[in-house]
Amino acid sequence: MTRIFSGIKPSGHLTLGNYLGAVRQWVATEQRPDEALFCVVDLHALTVEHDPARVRRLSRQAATLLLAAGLDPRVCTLFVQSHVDEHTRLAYVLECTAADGELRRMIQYKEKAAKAQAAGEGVRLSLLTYPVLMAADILAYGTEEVPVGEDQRQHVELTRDLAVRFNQRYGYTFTVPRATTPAVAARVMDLQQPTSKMGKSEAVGSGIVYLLDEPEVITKKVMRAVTDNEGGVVYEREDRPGAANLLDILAACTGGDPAVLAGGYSGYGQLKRDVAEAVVETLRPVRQRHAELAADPAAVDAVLRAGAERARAIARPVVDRAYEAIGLLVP
Ligand code: AQP
Repeated sequence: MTRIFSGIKPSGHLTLGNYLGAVRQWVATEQRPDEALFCVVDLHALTVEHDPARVRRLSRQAATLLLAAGLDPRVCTLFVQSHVDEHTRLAYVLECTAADGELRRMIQYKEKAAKAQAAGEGVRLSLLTYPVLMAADILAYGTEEVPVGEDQRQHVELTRDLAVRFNQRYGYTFTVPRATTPAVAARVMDLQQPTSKMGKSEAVGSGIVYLLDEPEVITKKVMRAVTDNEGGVVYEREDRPGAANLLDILAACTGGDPAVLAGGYSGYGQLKRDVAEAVVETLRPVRQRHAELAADPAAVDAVLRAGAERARAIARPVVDRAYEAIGLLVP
C-alpha cells in the first residue's frame, strides 16, 4: 500500500491548471488500494498579503470543490492543514535541518519576493520558509508519493533532500517521497500569456479558467486565447507555446496525444472551439456537484473535522519519532 499526500492552497479560486495538473490525479488515486490524504494548506496562503476573511472563505470553497471533483471522504482523508498541529510542530525541526541558501534558491520564493517588492509590499519571512512547512506536510505522513503539477517539483526535491539529511544525521525517521506529475497538462499556461503558468493567485484575468466559471465565460476565454501567426497547427512547446497549451488542454480533457491531435487541425478557430467544448464538458459535473455541496457547508465542515482527526492519528507518532531522534524529550 502506497501512502499518498498532496495539498492545495486557498490563495485564490481553483483553476483549470489545479484541476488538470493535480486534482484529477488525486481523484484517480481512489481507484488504487492506497492510502491517500489531501489537504487544504491554508497556512501557505498567509505567506503574501492576504485578506483573512477571503482565506477563510476560500478554504471552505477549496474543500467543497475537491469533494465536487470526486474526492470521496470514505476512501481518502480530506482535511485543513491548520487543524493538525503536527505540521507546524515538525516544520521547526526541519528548519533546523535546512540551510538558508537552499531556501533562497527556490524559484517561487525568488519570483514572489520580487513581485512583493515591486508592489511596495514587505517580503514575509514565511515566504522564504514555507517550502520547509510543505516538507513537514509531506513527511509527517510517511508519504511515498506526492501527486503535483510541474511547478511543485522543486519543493518536493527539497523535501527529499531534507528527509535524507535528517535520516543520515539522526537515524532513519522519514520515508523519502517522490513527486508524480501527469503525462499531459502538468503545467497549464495562462491563455493570454502562454509563457506564464495559469496561477490562481494572479489578478483575475481573461487568461485564467476557473473551475466555477460559467460555460459561456470559459468559451469566451478559450476563443480569445493568444496563439501565433504561423500557418497550420503544430505542437511545439518552445516556439508556439499558445498552440501547445491549447493542445495540452484538449489532450488532457479528451485523452490522446497533443502532437497527434495537432494533425487534425488546419487552423486555430476549430481547435479553440473544440478546446472550449472539452473544457466546458470536463468542468460541468464539478460545477454542478459544487452547487449541491455548497448548500450544506456544515456537512463539508464535518468531513474536514473527521479528516483532521484521522490525519492527526497518523502524523503524531511520526513527528514524535522525529522529536526524539533530534534530541528532544518527548512527554
Ligand atoms: N497551471 C498549473 N498547471 C498544472 N498544475 C498546476 N498546479 C497549480 N497550477 C498549475 C498544481 O495544483 C496544485 C495546487 O497548487 P497550489 O495551490 O500549491 O498553487 P497554485 O495554484 O499555483 O497557486 P498560486 O497561489 O497561484 O501559487 P503560486 O503563485 O505559488 O504558483 C499543485 O500540485 C500545483 O502543482
